[in-house]
Amino acid sequence: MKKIYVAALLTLSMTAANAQEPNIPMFGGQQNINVNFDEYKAAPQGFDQERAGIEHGTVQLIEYQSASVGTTRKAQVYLPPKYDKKKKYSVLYLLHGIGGDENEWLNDGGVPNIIMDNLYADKKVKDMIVVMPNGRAQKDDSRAGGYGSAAAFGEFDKDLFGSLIPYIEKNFSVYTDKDHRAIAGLSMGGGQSLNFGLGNLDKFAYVGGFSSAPNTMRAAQLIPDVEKVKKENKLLWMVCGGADGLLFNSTQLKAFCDEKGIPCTLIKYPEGKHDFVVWKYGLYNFAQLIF
Ligand code: FER
Repeated sequence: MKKIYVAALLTLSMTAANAQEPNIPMFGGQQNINVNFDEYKAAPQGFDQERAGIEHGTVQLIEYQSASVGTTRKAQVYLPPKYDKKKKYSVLYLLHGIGGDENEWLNDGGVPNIIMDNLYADKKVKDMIVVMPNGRAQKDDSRAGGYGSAAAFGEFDKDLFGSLIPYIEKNFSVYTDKDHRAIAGLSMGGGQSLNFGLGNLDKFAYVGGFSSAPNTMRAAQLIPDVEKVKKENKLLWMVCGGADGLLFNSTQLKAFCDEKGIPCTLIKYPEGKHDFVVWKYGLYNFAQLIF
């Protein structure tokens, strides 16, 4: 009996973690709940492929002083084609998973620059820059930290609000109000986005969680004031793979929102696992719905 349980836990952990993530058993045992999923529409062929003959954005590594962590920290910033300091841009903060860092989206198969370049070429997104921080807010923020640094993910809001957002707003030509700021992320970063986004309605009007992890707060804590969320949040959007052991973190929030009449999207990616197939789809769709 015990053996079967351990095997089940390991299987779950392998489904849930991507190849780079440490193979540590996941948070299991939570019953999934039935919710009305929103319609899955496949992304068009080539949405994540480099396209010839279009303009490309640029990606630059920035370094900023973090008051809360006490170190110099890094983030990658995607600037769209023809980024122009005379214009103002909205900002999407795009967060990584527990085994990642500021490079995960770019280096591990997320191709956010390609997805955004294609969306720009097709005029399907508003003017925005995309900031990819390191969400592990501790002195050693290398990706080797894995599950041992889960607490540091919870502390990232201090660095985000206290140091990173001010740095971005000082150094890039961006709007500084919540209606021009969005937060989304994958897995651990999805949980952070839901926690920090819904927990700070005055800072983010658009919130997205892709395959959100067990760090996602339970819905009643996440949304203590239903009317306030209805009034201030402009988009609460989630996706999770149907074959992902972490689906409950999204369904528990979707069920609460449906019950309370809070607009909320949750798409179950058919057969989707805990990987960039789902996360790329998340970025592709979320980016078109914000601002
Ligand atoms: C957990 C399972 C998954 C957990 C975190 C994750 C903190 C995160 C996975 C990821 O970011 O890919 O039990 O606990």
